[in-house]
Amino acid sequence: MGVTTEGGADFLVVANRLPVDLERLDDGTERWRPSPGGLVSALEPFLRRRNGAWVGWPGRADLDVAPFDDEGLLMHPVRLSSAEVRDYYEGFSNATLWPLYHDVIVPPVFERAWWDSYVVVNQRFADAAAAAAAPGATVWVQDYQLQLVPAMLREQRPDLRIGFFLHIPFPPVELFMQLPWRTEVVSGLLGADVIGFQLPGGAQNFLWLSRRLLGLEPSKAAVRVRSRPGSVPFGGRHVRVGAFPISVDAASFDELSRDPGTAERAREMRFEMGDPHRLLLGVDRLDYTKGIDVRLRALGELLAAGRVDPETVSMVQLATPSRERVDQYQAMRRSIEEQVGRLNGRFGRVGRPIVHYLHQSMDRDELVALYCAADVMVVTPLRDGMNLVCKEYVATRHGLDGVLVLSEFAGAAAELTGGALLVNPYDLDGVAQTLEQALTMDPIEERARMRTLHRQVMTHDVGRWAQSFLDFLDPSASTTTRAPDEAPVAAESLPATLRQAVVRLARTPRLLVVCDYDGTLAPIVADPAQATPRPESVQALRSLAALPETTAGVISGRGLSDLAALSRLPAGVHLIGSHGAEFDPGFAHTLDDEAQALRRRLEADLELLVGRTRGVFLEPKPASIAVHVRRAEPSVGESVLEAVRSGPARLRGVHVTEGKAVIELAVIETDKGEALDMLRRQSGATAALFVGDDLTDEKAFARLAGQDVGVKVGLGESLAAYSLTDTGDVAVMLEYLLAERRAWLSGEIR
Ligand code: ADQ
Repeated sequence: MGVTTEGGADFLVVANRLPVDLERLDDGTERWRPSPGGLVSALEPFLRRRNGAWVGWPGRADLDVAPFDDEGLLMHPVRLSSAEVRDYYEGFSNATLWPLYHDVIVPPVFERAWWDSYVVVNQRFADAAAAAAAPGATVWVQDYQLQLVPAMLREQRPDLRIGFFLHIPFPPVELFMQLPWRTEVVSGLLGADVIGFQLPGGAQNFLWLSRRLLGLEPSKAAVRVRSRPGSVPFGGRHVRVGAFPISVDAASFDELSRDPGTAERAREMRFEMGDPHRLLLGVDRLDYTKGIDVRLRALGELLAAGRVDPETVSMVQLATPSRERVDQYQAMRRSIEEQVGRLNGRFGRVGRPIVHYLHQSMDRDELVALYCAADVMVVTPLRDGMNLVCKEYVATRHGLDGVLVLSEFAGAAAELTGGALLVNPYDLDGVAQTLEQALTMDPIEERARMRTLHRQVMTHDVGRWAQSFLDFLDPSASTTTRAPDEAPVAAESLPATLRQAVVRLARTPRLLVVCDYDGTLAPIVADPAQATPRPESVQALRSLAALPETTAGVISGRGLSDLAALSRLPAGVHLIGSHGAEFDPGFAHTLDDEAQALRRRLEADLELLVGRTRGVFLEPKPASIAVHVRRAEPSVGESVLEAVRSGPARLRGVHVTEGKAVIELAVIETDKGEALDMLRRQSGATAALFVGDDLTDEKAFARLAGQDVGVKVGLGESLAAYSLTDTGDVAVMLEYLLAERRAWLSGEIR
């Protein structure tokens, strides 16, 4: 299907590079070839749904290309001269900003001519975007090369909705202040409506900087609420700032890894390497931020000390060529290659090097086979915005084997704490010790850790990342079910006292909205697997979650994965399963070290205890493990339950909930009241709404106070102050709350 430029694009991505490369064929002709990447695959559905287009540099200097259609997506190439590639790209982007934003691992170079070129090129990208966007379009600008584009674009096209996402870390104030053009960069970013960072720390750094450089006072909530975006007033607008951790196309990595051809190729690779007992793997762009030297040095020390046997261990280090014309990269390449040479010279033998070093790019199939072949993935950056490699590795471990060694200084560490072995890459002894631990890890612990990692990555993919950013940038354009001209909210059907309470609640500075699932959002049906929520309620919760200073959540007795699959709620709505024992991973870090250790111990004990008993299975959850015996012979099931009761259930700090043919052991105390309080603490809410229908919801009603509103659905005694008849009423109330909250936040009502 073709697209036309006429009228412009409704959704525009602006990135340094186009998602296609110009490929030269054997016969001398050239053609565009898609350069596959997480960003393109994540954004493609949005681009296609919304008449999308992409503005970017085609990757070759001095190339003049008119806009062209690539399989239905319109590409707008931006020309760069070779001097601009040198000054704007290799210079200011990669020798000034890149090191400055990565903790000044190497000294950034400040060259006035490079800055001038950066300004000129950013203006060119902004002009191209301004020309390509339809009236009122959404434009999403990507990364550090284009930080001036938001303001330059707004100047020309105030009608646009502009988002910006930074893929690399945003540095602490003290480092950023070195930049001679610091105020210009911050002002450039503030042209956006939403500025997204990988981690809350980056968002926080930015908020502090805006205050320091431009005297902009972030709202108090922005400083206090770490996981929710804050906002900063600028130019008569409120620029919202938040954290949106990027991820990978997990399903496609999973699918490839399950392909029998991939497994075969992985076996072949191991065979070709002499079938090492344990295979270590590193995959990186060849960049000084990635800490390739750190892991090589640690391995060298283990070999030299005889703690690792060169006959049983091999390592593959895949290093994609990168920025080869920048001086610092040339020096680093030489040093890494010398290091590899020294290791192989000392510990290898003919036909069996210890480190297989490949300085090349690899296609996706081959890369996934390599991930599948590796026992230990070593990711040791000195600083990394996120790091996708570690998530890709985890997405290929459907067999739940494999160990991830991960630097604390990768953004991904914030999400993968539970299962990865975290290291400080500056602590060589620590890295060596952790490598040794990874190489000798007991398979039960390995499995338990990988299970946690795998679930996190599979449920937080790049599609969810894009959706959450775009929902936040433009809630009206997300999968809205109601057309703007449809009937207004039928609030008249709600009891008058409840209506008044909702109006008061909508005016609270930081609002928390929490609902039970079955009987509240979804009508009760005979088959629990068929319980789907009312679309109006889903939409209202989704839109509430996208509002500033507003948090939404669902707390259910169901398991989290069950809840996530059924409810179809977007990432912005926090899901809490198993009466509070399973919270979505944004909260996973709230498990302290002791609780995490207890959970690992429980899982190991239960795996041993349950073994391969037919019909008995474990369901590991972030803060608990359930033992299900419903598929076992009744007598076998009962004896397993008894063994659990008299064994692991008695460990200190373990909380037990029994159900029909299931026993659940949690490492934190859980009920819906606790879960509600946790959400309240995390969101810093000043008042909450809780809606539920069940006995277990009473624990949450019991925690309500002050301006909070409790609503019981259905008949029966309750601690809730208000009641509604059914799930239809709940939808009406949520829509009413949404309308009131929106109006109050936008200043329409006081
Ligand atoms: P990068 O610094 O490029 O990305 P990373 O997130 O690890 O780092 O992504 C590298 C990508 O390149 C991965 O998808 C990986 O599979 C691929 N790759 C690496 N070596 C390869 C090889 N030899 N052959 C083929 N593919 C190879 C920047 C930031 C990161 C942030 C991402 C996304 O520096 O911190 O995670 O953007 O936001």
